[in-house]
Amino acid sequence: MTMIPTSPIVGQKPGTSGLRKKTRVFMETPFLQNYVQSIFNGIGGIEGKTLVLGGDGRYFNTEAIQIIMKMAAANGAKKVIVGQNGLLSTPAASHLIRMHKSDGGLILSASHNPGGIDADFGLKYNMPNGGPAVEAVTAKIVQATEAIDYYKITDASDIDLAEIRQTTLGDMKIDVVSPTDDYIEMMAQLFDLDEIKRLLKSDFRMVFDAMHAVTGPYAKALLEDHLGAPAGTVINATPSLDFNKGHPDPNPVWATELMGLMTGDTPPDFGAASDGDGDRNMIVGTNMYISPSDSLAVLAAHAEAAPAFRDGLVGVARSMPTSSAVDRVAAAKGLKCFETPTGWKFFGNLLDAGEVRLCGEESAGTGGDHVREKDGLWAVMLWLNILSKTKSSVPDLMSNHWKTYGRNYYSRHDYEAIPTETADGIMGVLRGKLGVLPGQSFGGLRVISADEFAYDDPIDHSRSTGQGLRISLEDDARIVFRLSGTGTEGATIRVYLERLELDHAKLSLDPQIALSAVIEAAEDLSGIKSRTGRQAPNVIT
Ligand code: VG1
Ligand code: CO
Repeated sequence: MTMIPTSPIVGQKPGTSGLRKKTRVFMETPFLQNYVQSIFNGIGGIEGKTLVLGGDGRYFNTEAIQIIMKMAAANGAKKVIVGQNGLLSTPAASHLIRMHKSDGGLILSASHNPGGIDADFGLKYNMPNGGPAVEAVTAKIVQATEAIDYYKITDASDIDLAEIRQTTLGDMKIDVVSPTDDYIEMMAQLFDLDEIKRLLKSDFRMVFDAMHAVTGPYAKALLEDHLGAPAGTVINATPSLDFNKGHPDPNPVWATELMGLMTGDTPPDFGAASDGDGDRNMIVGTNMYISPSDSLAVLAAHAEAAPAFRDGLVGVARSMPTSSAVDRVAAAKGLKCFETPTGWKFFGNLLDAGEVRLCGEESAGTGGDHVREKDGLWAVMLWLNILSKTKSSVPDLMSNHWKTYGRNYYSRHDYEAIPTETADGIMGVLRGKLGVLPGQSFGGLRVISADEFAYDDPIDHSRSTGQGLRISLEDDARIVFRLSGTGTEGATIRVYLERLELDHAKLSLDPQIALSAVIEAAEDLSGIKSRTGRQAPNVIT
């Protein structure tokens, strides 16, 4: 074991989900080493502890895993459970942490951000409950990054992770495990596989786009090998270092191949995609993109179709910018309903306490109480279970849903890579005038209330402030402005737009048209386009 002197590196502060930086930044010694040692120090050391380790397979995954194993051994860890070839999807890592009652895990991923030497890399610590570290823990890690003066590493040759086996590194045990087996075993417990098999054997056709990312092997094993979907159901199934130069973000803008299939001449009945680390999901019906907020609401409405939820949901939670479609279902079904800040770490306490069993975010994240991360493939399985039980097509299911609950038209407009000062300026001006907005009109809509969202966790009573500016307007409309916490270049402003429609004659409009007054109000309020010189958002979902 060697103790290498080092000194603090500025900016090692995790955002919405872990620390994300350009890959080259992570590759420059001792950036990764400092952060890993700071995680170990911040959680009170790892002597005698067991950690789960794996990543989404992007560029530098393999090298980083070797460094982390050597540092874990030098820091006295008892055991590391690592995915074969260093691969673990985020939900699978969460499951392994829980299944082995381990002391947490390190997940290497920048999730939906592109991968490659000139793209992004990331690292996060998940706690023994399997969920991303809460703010109290990340604060300790940040403190450790500011105080670090050495890191410990074992001088050893690389460990071969190609085979499933048990080995050692000094006194530390290493279990190289199948990335997929335990996860698929868990899925079999949660869903009615016979029902889903029946659906997949009928003339129902589906396609799953793994976007060259980590979900490929999971989706192939589950959908094609276990459930009998035809070979080729899973496309782009082989994980690659740079996601085939793509952007592994499952939305209509980046999942173009899937969107093309779903709107082509002979579209399948059901399409889905997931992101770099397998925790997000996009659902598409024939010629119909389902907004993640609507997907969450539909899953809440029909969850009992799956054996895991046979006894009901108890409660649901959504992130603040997610539409209130799920609230309407919760109200109708008598479920508790919570509104949390953006980021899965805020759902953990509610799930641990049994207050909620289903959670979701507008950014294509949905998950249940089976793990403590959002789970892309799980959401697809729940959809399949519901479609088979209700014997509905996606468009029928949606249209019935909207007739029952109304439709919360929803869209998110992202302005990416804006100079940080410009973005801070826009948000600052808006924040400064929140108090005087009520009563004024924008885009022809009168403001009812305006505030900056803060969250008081009902379980651990922690308070999280500065979680987004929200403006409620007449006509059951709402706009939220928020800065992204996952980017690696400049700042990204996200504008979340929503309006409720109850008129049965107006339930199948294009969301951009249904929301046109709200979109106008957002620009009137913020002046984003005029202040940035941008003509339009970079990404509309
Ligand atoms: C984004 C999403 C948020 C999600 C987070 C991590 O964060 O908006 O809902 O939890 O990414 O998802 P931000 O701060 O950029 O808005 V993932 O799949 O990138 O781990
Ligand atoms: Co992700």
